[in-house]
This record gives sequence, C-alpha cells and structure tokens, in this order.
Amino acid sequence: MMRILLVKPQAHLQTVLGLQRFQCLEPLEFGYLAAAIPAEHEIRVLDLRLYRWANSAFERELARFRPDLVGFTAYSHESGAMKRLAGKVHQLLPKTRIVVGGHHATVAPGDCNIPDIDYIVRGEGCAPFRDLVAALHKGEEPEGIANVLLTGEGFDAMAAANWPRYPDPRTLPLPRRDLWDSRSYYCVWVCENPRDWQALYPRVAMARTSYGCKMTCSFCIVPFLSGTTHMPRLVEVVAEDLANTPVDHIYFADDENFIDEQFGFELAEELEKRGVRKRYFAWARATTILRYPELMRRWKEIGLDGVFVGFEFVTNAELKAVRKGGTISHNERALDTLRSLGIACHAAFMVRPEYGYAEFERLRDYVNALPPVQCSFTVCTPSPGTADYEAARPSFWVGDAYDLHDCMHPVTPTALPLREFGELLARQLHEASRHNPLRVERHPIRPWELVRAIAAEKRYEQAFRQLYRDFPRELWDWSGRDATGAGLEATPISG
Ligand code: B12
Repeated sequence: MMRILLVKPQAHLQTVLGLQRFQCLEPLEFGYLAAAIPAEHEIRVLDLRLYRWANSAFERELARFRPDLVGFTAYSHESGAMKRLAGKVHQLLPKTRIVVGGHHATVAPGDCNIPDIDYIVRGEGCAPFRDLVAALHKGEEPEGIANVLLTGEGFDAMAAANWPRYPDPRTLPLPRRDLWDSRSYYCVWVCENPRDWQALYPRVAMARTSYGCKMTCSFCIVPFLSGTTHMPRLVEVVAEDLANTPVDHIYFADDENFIDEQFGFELAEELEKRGVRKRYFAWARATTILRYPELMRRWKEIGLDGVFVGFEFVTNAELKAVRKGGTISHNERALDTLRSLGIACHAAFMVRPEYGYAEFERLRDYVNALPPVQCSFTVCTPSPGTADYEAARPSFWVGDAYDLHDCMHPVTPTALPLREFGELLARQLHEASRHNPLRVERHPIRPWELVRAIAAEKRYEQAFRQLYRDFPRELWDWSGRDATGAGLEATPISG
C-alpha cells in the first residue's frame, strides 16, 4: 500500500484569485487519477485554493500523512507555486517521490525538468499514473511508460517535443468524487428568468462529457491537445457519473459540448430516461448553436441554464485573423437563439495587447449595444507549448512568462502604458457588470449573496486595475512605443 497525496496549488495572481471569488470548481482531475489506481492505496486530495494559509496547510499535511508519492497538478500560472511546493517536499521528506501532471506539465515539460521533480506525466493521466504507481509500488524505477518523462539525465527531450495523444475517453474510469467535500465548490450561476431568491452561488460539481474540438482557432491550445478531433465519453457512463453526483448544478469541463449533434441528443435522451434532473452550464461555439438549435432546445428541456460562448472580438477582421471560423453576425444570432430558448449566454471577449483607446471604446460601445448579457474579458495571449508562444518569446517583457499566463496579463508589450491598459480593462469589466441581466432585470437576490457578489466584483476589478504590479517596476508606465512614438501602434483593425 502506498500513501499518495494529490495537490492543487494556490494561485499567486490577484486576477485568478479574483476570478475564484465567482467560481471555484472541483479538482476533477484527481477524481480520475484516484479511480485509475487500485483501491488498496491510501490517497488524499489537498486543494490549496481553499486555504487562507496555503503553505502551512501544505506542511501540516505532509507532516501528518507522510506520503510516499506527491502528485501536483498545475496550469502555467501555477507552475512557480508548484515548483516551490515540490522543493518543500524534497526538503521535508527527502524519500518521497514527486510527480507532476496537468496542463503545464503537458505543454511545457522542459520547464518541469528540475531536480525537485522526479516524474512528468503529460496529457490524460489515468493510464500513466496507474503504471507509475504500480512500478513504484513494486520498488521499480518507472521507465518506458507512455507519456511519463523522467527528469534529470533521463529526460527524453525528443519525447517531450511530441504532443501526447488523448486516449479514447471511453476507456476512462468514473471519477471518484469522495475525495473532497462538494460543499467547498461553487460558481455564480447564470440563467434566464431565475426564480425570485434563487441561489446565486449554488454548490457546483464539474463533469466532462467529451474531450477536444474540431476547430483550429489560433489562440487556443485545444487543437494541439486533441488533434482537432472531438471525442465523447460513453453516453451510459456520463449519465451514470451525473446521476451519482451529489450536487444539482453541473459545470461542464468540455472544450465544446454540442459539436457532435448525435452524441448531444443521445446523452439528453439517456439522462431523461434515467430521471437525472440537474441544472447545466455548458460550452459551445456560436456556429454550433446556430447549426443545432433543436439540440439546444432539447438540452434546455433537460436543464441547460447557461452556455459559455467565445465571442472573442467585435470585428470580423480580428475573428478572421485568429481563424475563428465565425463572424460577428454568428455571435449575435447565437445570442438571440439562446435568449429565445430561455438559455443564458455568457459572452467571452478578448482584448489584444495592441489595443489603444479607440479599440477599448469600440469594445465598450459594442457590448453596451447588446441585449443584457453576462460578459467576461481576457487578454489574447499566445499559448505555452505552441509555435506562436515561442515566436513571441523574444518580445515578452518579462523573461519567464509562465507565471503570468492566466490570459489576463498581457505577456507582450501593450501599445498603451501597462498601467493604463489594466485601468481600461477594469473599467470595461465595471461597465459590462452594469449590463448583466441580474442587474438590469433586478431579480430579488438573497442579501448575503448580493453582498458577496458585489465584493467579488470590486476585488476582481481591482485586480485588473493593479495588474501592472505583477511586472517589474520599470515596466509599469512603459508601453510598446519608444520615445519617438514609433513601435507598437494602437492600430484600429477595420471590420
Ligand atoms: C474547465 C476549465 C476551466 C474551469 C475550471 C476548472 C477547475 N477545476 O478549476 C474554469 C472555467 C473555472 C477555468 C478557469 C481558468 N482556466 Co481553464 N480550462 C478548463 C478546460 C476547458 C478543462 C480543464 C478540466 O478541468 N478538465 C477536466 C480534467 C478531468 O482534465 P485535466 O485537468 O486535463 O486533467 C487530466 C490530465 O491533465 C492529467 N492530470 C492533471 N493533473 C494531473 C496531476 C498528476 C499528478 C497526473 C499524473 C496527471 C494529471 O490527468 C487528468 C485526468 O484525466 C481546459 C481546456 C483543456 N482541454 O484542458 C482549460 C484550461 C486548462 N484553462 C486555462 C486557463 C488559462 C484558465 C484561466 C487562467 C483562464 C481565465 N483567465 O479565466 C482560469 C484559471 C482558473 C484557475 N483557478 O486556475 C488554459 C490553461 C493554459 C495554461 N498553459 O495553463 C486551458 C488549457 C484553456 C486554454 N484553451 O488555453 N478553466
């Protein structure tokens, strides 16, 4: 029997911590990993996002549990925190082995090749983790396991250069959900026509029905991860997973929920047949919504409350430049379709570091002219692991941009002074929040949840206003233009 501790680090960026005040979702990845290994092993999940004093919570758990193996997961912005925690394990428990997996390990394995880490798992983790644990359990060195890299002298740079392929999701186990307290996870829940006093922050579980997307938008990493294929899980298995989930609100972790029409209808059928009654929040492209309105209607019938739609930009030229495969008109019509079906739309926009006053103004006017809709705004940044990221590397304004990769920090120089860029983003967030249906339509909200949401909004805006502080001081008021005004220009893109 081995003692295994799975750890999710706490983010250091205020932007991410701000976002977490609106939504904090289950560490579902650990549910899958735990289900993949024999039950004889003792396994614990430590989600450091939930702790005020994360470092002491971590050290306390190490001292109490004394794990044989510690597994870390991390997005790129958490990679620095993950490495520091790995160093702590080596210092306190030198015999404990350390494995890292998750998104950062997948896209930047070379960055994880450090003495404090023993193994790097890339891509989907169930089979590699199962084989790694089996080898360590037998006292063998885990060599030759697909998608597991050794660190140090054994690091295989050739293997690290290839993208791991995602396995057939039908081979994956049902995730274990008994390793965390579902009451700790929540999300501000959007829906059209909410009931009076309906919970704004319900308990939320996460579930994945499929993996991948067929599109090749240039800003997105998913085409690289999934090889532009969409792979659904088995309908019966997803339905069983959802039926067993002890929570009524489900936030899907798919890349695209409805791009496979037949799967979408079959899953809806199966859920209805089993009497699974949950509320759902899903992800879909505008073009998918327009192509399959009947599928959206069907999902509305079985509980679909909201859909995250990547609007991305407000000009066709920008959409074309990122190969979005859709237009402004698709976005607007998708919004109308969702609203007519009584499904809330979360419209996600991006700004580019090159934006100047005119572009921010154009975005503001566009959003204000939409019907009331919940919006979010991120910064279009190249994805670690892609050629675009490497090409942009020389122009990064800080050497190692991984720690800043939260799609909210511009990693390449902004045309406007950095401080002003953050201020305009904060103002955009503020203005869009006035346009949120919850505000416009004035549904009665439980007072304590209202206070919580308003405080979250303020902290989030503040995080954008102060994001310049995450950069070296000399960059705070610096922009991409040199003293003559030449260099990066805030050029409007006509569309
Ligand atoms: C759902 C999702 C979210 C959810 C939250 C999920 C959560 N649990 O907190 C929400 C919407 C809140 C979210 C927010 C953000 N997200 Co997000 N998100 C996703 C998405 C679509 C799926 C991730 C997921 O949960 N999958 C389900 C689980 C089961 O799979 P998994 O995490 O991949 O885990 C498997 C393997 O990776 C591996 N594995 C994972 N960990 C470990 C550990 C060990 C030890 C081992 C052996 C294996 C292993 O095995 C697991 C089991 O199958 C991905 C896209 C994608 N396809 O990965 C983006 C993605 C991960 N998100 C991303 C980003 C940037 C963000 C944000 C920063 C964006 C923003 N500005 O809003 C925030 C940050 C949130 C935070 N607190 O850190 C980027 C990460 C890029 C990077 N280089 O880090 C991705 C890849 C999207 C993208 N297109 O670029 N996200």
